[in-house]
Amino acid sequence: MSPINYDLLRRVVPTGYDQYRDDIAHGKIETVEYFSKTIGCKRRAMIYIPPGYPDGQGEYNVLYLLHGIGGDEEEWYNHAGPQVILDNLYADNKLARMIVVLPNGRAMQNDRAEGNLFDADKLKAFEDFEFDLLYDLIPYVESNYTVLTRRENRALAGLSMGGGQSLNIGLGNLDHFAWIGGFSSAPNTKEPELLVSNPEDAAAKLSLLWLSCGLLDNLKHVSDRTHAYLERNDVPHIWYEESGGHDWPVWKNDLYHFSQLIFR
Ligand code: FER
Repeated sequence: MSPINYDLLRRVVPTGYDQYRDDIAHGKIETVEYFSKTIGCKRRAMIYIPPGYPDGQGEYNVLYLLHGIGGDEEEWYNHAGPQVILDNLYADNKLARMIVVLPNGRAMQNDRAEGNLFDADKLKAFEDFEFDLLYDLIPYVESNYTVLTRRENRALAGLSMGGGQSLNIGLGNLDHFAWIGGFSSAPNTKEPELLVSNPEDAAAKLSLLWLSCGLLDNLKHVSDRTHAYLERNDVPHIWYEESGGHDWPVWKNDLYHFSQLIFR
């Protein structure tokens, strides 16, 4: 992996990074359905396909990008316009070739964000997603898109509840993921000693571990605790504290920076 450009991280996002540009090529975003053996039903995901895909230059990397407790597979699309941010980065030559999958991380029959979002069965569904992701969604993506299938070509990141999932699932399955990002990770994040029980192994396998959180976020103690443990145990990671709270400007900023660092 190439050295991390810390200047990139210190810089605030450039004006217009999330504004639709008429003068560039645009990718597309589509909804797909796959059968989940884990849950026993069809499930939906959205997928961002970059402009020019497939370009005949080989297979693409895949970023799996997860939503928060109040969202579903459309949350990133509805609140962040990831296709605009990513199109702009492609046009400026700042992104490795990748498709971006937006799954539904609440792996249960009714996976809509309705009722009490903290019900035990709904929280458990965020845990069960691990098996839906590994054994249903990833195989679906890898057999229907022109994508690379090694761990070095898979990234997993998410916001809040999805940040906790990304850390839990990613760090628990380093044979599947080399690039992992937790944005404002929620209390579903495992205790550090369980999350990274073998720091040496994690350090050897990770291409990038990114932890970020808004300085005004009430959940920041979760990221603080994870960061402190990683530092104590010499697991290289990016620790990015940023202005803002538990909100979309923070997560859009995280996507802007994290996406540029992966698959390098
Ligand atoms: C909690 C507080 C917040 C929690 C989850 C969240 C599982 C998730 C927040 C979000 O996804 O925005 O105690 O416990």
